[in-house]
Amino acid sequence: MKKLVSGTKVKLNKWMYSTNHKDIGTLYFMLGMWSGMIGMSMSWIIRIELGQPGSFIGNDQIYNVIVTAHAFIMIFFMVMPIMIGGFGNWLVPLMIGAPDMAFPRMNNMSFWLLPPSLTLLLVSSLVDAGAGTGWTVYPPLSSNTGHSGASVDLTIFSLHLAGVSSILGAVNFISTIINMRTKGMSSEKIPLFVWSVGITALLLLLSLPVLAGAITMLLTDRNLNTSFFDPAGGGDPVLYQHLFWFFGHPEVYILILPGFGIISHIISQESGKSNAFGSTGMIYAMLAIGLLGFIVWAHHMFTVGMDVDTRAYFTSATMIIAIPTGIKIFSWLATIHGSMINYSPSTLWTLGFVFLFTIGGLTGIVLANSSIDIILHDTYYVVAHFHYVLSMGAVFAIMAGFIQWYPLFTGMTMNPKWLKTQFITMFIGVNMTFFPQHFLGMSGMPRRYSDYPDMYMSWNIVSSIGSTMSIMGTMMFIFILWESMISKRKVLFIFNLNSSIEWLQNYPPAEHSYNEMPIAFN
Ligand code: HAS
Ligand code: CU
Repeated sequence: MKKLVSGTKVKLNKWMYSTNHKDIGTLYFMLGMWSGMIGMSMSWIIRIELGQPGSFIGNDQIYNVIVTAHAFIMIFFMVMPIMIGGFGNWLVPLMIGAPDMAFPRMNNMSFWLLPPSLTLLLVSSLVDAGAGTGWTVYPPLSSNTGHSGASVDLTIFSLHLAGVSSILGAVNFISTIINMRTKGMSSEKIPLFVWSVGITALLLLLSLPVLAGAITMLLTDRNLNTSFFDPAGGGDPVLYQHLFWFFGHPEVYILILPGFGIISHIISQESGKSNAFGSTGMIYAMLAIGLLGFIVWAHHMFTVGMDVDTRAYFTSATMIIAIPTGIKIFSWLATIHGSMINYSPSTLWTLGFVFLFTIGGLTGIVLANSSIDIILHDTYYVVAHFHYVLSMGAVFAIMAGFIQWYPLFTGMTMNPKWLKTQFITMFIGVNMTFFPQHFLGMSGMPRRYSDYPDMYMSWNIVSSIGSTMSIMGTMMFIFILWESMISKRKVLFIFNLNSSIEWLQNYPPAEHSYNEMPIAFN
């Protein structure tokens, strides 16, 4: 450190030792974008392999390793860091009028646990045969018999670190939201995005330890001769599935709830309304989704041989989640209703979100029917379902939020015309990639295989062309971002974070003045 020139040292200190919620938020955005590039590259390898019948990679273990790493990277190192770490850190303190997060140094630690975690994950695919277990890491495939060597152990350590990072982050958000609100901000006045992050943090806090337990048990099965999941020693592999999905289902709502919050703010702002329609109902809907998310996990395991009553219960409980989710969809539509809608790039991503997330949600309802799911489980229909809610739900919400608040984050502007072209490219690309996967699934094409019979060829070609188009769209976005940064167009308008800020303005807390909103850039 001593040898560095002082300017470099100051910059290194600013980023490495930062306790400022905005700088940490920016770090999360950078890590998320970088991981997104890796995850996207892997998805392209997958689509090239499946772009025609026959083998491209020439090794099925490597194919499975890429599919596994793609999922882990997108979930733990792209969506979660950007939504919770990036938007959460940037916006939650601003929206509640707090000077920073409750535990700023722990915030730094939450972030800096992620690069080593990502490194362990990437290294796991460079040693031995790699972890080709799928993101669910089911034994016996993930135990010594299926995966000898260090790869799965490294993957488990990676998840441990990412889990610690998320739990610390969750504690931080919960403490911040409970204790650091500006005076007079009662619970129904907390902005919807803050509610969404708070509920997400609660889900993280309650579900991640269960995953940590499951993978630690797997680790001891692999290395210390326990047999939690090994029938030969009195264990049961289905126990692992229960533990994993008790985490895994809340996890999928962790991936979407902050997106719901982002969408609510953009819709109310771009419709020129002071608030989202039925915002109290929105709060209860998110609470209901979070609560119900914990009692539906076995809809991922209908094929393990459950009795009919258990199946009936998990089917009904799962379908009930359509009610609060429908409340959210219809409240967003009611917010837009009657407004002179402003078709800005972030509005386009938002409308795209509402439409495509609904399609993904409806195929979820189809899968919730246990008898239907026994046919569709582990087919491309499931892959289509979760990419509609993730690649077009979570990612569209991220794009909408990033474009909406880019001027706040950087003080600069992106080219709106180019952004609209980019939206259209991505919209066509992702639909072309994933809509045909419904047909492939319904005609029986299984997931996690590197090859297929010729009858599945046509829709796979369409899907691979679509994915190439989305990658072009992403490159276009990187270009737009770069262009905005080199041309340094300054924001000329007054930035209004959201309607709740108007409320904040009426009650500005003196001690929090340096985060006062709205911010005027010039
Ligand atoms: Fe899902 C599998 C069911 C939402 C993510 N989901 C996955 C996987 C992921 C995932 C990643 O029951 C794969 C995991 C793996 O690797 O194996 N999912 C649902 C249901 C909902 C749902 C019922 N999923 C999500 C969200 C995700 C996500 C959100 C991430 C962001 N999902 C399943 C099931 C499986 C599954 C099965 C296992 C499949 C298998 O075999 O492996 C709901 O939360 C969706 C609610 C939303 C809507 C749309 C808006 C609501 C409106 C109200 C009116 C609609 C009504 C419905 C009343 C429903 C507009 C009935 C009416 C009709 C006309 C149909
Ligand atoms: Cu689920």
